Amino acid sequence: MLRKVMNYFLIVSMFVCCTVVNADTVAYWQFNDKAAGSTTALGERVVDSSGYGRDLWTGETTASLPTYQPSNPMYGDGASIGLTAGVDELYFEPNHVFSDGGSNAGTSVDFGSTESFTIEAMVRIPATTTSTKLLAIVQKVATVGGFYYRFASSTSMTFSVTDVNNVGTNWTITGLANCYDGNWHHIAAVRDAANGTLRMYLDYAQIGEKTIALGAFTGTAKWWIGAMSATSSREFIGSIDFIRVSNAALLPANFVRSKAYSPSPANRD
Ligand SMILES: [Ca+2]
Repeated sequence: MLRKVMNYFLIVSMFVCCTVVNADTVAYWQFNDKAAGSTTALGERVVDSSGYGRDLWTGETTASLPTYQPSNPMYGDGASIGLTAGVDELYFEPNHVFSDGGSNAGTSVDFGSTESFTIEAMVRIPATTTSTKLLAIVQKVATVGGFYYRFASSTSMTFSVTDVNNVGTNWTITGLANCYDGNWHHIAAVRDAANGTLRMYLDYAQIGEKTIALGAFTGTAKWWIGAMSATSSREFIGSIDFIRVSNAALLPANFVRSKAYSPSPANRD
């Protein structure tokens, strides 16, 4: 009996171990570079803490630049990036040359047709925001190998993928609780290659799953953070505490969790 129990725990621990070890953070923008209340300059570096150096740069014009704002205190110290209806987005561009003389930005974030990925963000949107406003979180613009993730309204989110098998597949989940409420929300979009699905999560609960043919996401196209290309009508309004990109189909137990979260032993990593 004891041996059976031991074997059970061995199998469980191996499974948990493998699901965690295989996940790698490929970009992690935490927006802790400056204290809340600080301003930014055009082209200023915002560091990626993943270890891959995929640093962002700020702004499109000196007339509208991001500012550092308070973070979600449940997720540690630091700051968030504050964005407005102006064109105050940030960009990730592979090998971008920064004006501060530091190292160039890291390489492109690529996913093959058999690879999974997860995009997470912690966001706070003012309750004064118009409920029908489209709010972009992240977009990689590409004819093939692009995607975007955004709020389609206060109660709906869209995860769109464009690859060799999906040209502009826009998947929208509606009927959510109001997210434009001035409170912090954790959101996540997942491509699970093993299961051939897309999933979306709101505050650690799965809100939908869609079966999809898989294609590759590769290329050096620029990423837009808090906006979408060629339009100023999808500007994110509010604060983003962090955006984390992982090269695995994470489950809620493996998402960025609050300091108060204590996983059950089987999920501990
Ligand atoms: Ca932060």
